[in-house]
Amino acid sequence: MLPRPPEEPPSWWPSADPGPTRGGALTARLGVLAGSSLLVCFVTGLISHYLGHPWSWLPPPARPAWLYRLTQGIHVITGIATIPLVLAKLWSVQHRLRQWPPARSVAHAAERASVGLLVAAVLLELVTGLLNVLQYYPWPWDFVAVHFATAWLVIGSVALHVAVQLPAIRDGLATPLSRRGTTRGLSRRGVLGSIGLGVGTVVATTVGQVVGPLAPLALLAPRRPDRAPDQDLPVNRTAAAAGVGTAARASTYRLEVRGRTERSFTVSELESLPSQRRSLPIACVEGWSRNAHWQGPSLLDLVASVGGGASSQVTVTSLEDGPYAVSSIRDGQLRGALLATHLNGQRLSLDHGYPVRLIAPGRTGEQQTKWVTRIEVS
Ligand SMILES: Nc1nc2c(c(=O)[nH]1)N[C@H]1C(S)=C(S)[C@@H](COP(=O)(O)O)O[C@H]1N2
Ligand SMILES: [Mo]
Repeated sequence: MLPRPPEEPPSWWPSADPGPTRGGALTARLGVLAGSSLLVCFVTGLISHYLGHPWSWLPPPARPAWLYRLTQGIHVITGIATIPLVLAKLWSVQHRLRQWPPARSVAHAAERASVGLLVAAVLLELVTGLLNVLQYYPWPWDFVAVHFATAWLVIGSVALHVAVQLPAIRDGLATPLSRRGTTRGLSRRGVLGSIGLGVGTVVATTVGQVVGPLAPLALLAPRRPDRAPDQDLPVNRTAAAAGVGTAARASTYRLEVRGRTERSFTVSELESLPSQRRSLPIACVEGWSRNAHWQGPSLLDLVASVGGGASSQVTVTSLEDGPYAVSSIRDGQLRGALLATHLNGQRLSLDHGYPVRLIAPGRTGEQQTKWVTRIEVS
């Protein structure tokens, strides 16, 4: 048992009066909105994560080719929409930080501590996600691992919070918003309206990253897919930034293909192989995506030329070192893959992966390896 706190707070304790606008009716509605947005963000995030980090016994699907484009697009948009919703929800309950007594019992103290953990986890998740979208990684730890682990902490603590607050949520939703008129400040409907306007604005200025015709509105997007520097497709990392410009243009460049046998191709040999055309999107983890027309030899044909086949596991290696140097591909994605020599009707530019880049359906952007120099078949 805790010692019993005095009935009245000390004189220096700030007032916990919620004011005319805050209250259960508003909080419950904001909670439903923030919670729903967070849930959609969580589920699409899980699917996206699976597509990027599949289990060995369950190959990621190749169809629909735009699956990652869809899940990652929704993930980033709902994540951004969740930020103003969560801030509004916190604003609506902030007077409770000053409630007296701070804790009535051990159980009450534990419940308040769990809310503290929930708030910390949600803020960490939203801030790391937003900084990733802005292509800013100011921390030393692995973004994906931390963002993924925190997502489970968030969803678990939200579930606990909803369970504990269920009676209050029911009450709040049953109370009409307009029941209590207010003489100062915004009315509750006014508050909801302003939040709606805020959420609408951040979504409208982000959704153009994914939806082509809305691209001119994508003011908040670091990459406007309609303002591509080159061949009508954005470039995050140029050949110069990756340090591969010289090697990619060198006359000594070869594509090595290793399986039961080994073959090696010069650029002009690659260009004279039978080629196929495919329309496939590039969809970046940061949320931007764009469809493009690709042409080049089928990866499966090259795999077959060294004794592999549709059930092979294939590893593709870039001229570049670093996090995007290697990707693996199998199953339906392998059958749908090209080693692109052409993009939107032109010879692939250096920044897009010249001499050849991997492009396949259903994959995350980072798995679409540029400047490919080695293919290993097992
Ligand atoms: N070798 C190599 N391949 C790469 C990358 C890279 O930096 N190096 N970037 C990846 C990422 S994160 C994406 S989204 C796509 C498109 O990136 P781009 O815009 O830099 O072409 O290519 C992928 N392939
Ligand atoms: Mo990316």
